[in-house]
Amino acid sequence: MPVRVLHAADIHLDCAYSGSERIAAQLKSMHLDALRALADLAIRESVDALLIAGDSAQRDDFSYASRLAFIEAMEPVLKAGIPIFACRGNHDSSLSIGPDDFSTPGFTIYTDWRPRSGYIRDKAGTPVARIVGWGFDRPHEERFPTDSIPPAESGIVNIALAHLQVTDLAPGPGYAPASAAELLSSGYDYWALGHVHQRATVDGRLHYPGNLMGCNPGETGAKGASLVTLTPGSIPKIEFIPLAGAVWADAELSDHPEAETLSDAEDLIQEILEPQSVAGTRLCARVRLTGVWGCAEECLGPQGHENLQALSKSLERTLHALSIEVTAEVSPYVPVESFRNQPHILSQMLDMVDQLETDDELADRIYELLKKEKIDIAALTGYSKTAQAGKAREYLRSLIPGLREKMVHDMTKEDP
Ligand SMILES: [Mn+2]
Repeated sequence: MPVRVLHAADIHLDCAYSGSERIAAQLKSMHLDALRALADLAIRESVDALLIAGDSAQRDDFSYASRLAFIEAMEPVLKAGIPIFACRGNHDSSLSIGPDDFSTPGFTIYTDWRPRSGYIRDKAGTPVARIVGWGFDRPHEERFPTDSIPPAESGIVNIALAHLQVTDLAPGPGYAPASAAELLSSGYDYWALGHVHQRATVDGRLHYPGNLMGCNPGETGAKGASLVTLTPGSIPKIEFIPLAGAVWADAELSDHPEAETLSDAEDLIQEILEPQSVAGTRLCARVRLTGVWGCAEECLGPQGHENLQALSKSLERTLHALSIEVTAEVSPYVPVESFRNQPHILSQMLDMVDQLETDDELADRIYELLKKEKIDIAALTGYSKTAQAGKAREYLRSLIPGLREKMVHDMTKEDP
């Protein structure tokens, strides 16, 4: 008989939502709905275990309210006879919830770098799967202790539960890093992982379900948990089940000189966002308009703020979205070409911007000049303290969209 587990991770209760107080409160309540949906799914599918792979809480430990919400959501799972195995992550390295918090037995929490084993048993009490779990009590772990992995037990499904960074997905330090090869050499059937918020599977047996619900505009797309079917020695069958009622989207629309009115802009934004809506969920989107737009004056003028807010509201209605925030850093369309090859400074400055796009030496000279003026590109860009030349060039070039238009606009406008 195969073993079926429901695998969730990175629930991040108590994460801070951006936006208005009303939206943040609504997202918080949807977050708890997703947690209850996770529990309901475990019960409905009558899985053999629920696995929660770390970062259940946003900061160190649950808040009082989240602790109660978590217990309330999970108690029915235990009551249904489904054991829950959870571990700590980097965000909740002091997570203090334990079996004593529940009135029904069956909750296991891993809090130690030394692995412990728990078992999933069939009705007769015979072990059908072993869960080897790790949990760390610090927010930083330089290495995952791969030499602590106990050998696989024969005849049953071997599952590992841990919050760690598989280096094959993102090289570099990261939290408790280990390579896929190191983890797979254990011979385990499945690694139930947490930490990477984007759903990912490596080599068939290492899996991140992604977070239960996105916490910010960068965590886009449908979110939920994974239903995993395991048979000893076979590649796991993993099915994603969306559970989050809110779905984030993040879009940048650049250079639309043909969009002459905000209503044209609205059509363009709608076209981008519509495919990112997920049936049965509410969209939360951040939209940035950049570069040259025909409707720039409507975004920037005295009515700009009000216009953009009205645009956001209108999109929210059309897309039945929870929240759509539109910001604009745009320049109006100006006939740049007609100012080229002329005997004036503006023409030469336009040439220089063209040159900056391809000429590394020029970019480096500008960078040096800025440094002399004590303008710290590293601080501006959020790059590392020692901004490498390449990053500085990249940053300078990121300023170019709309720059020529702004130069022409500012240098040709009539004195009041
Ligand atoms: Mn996380």
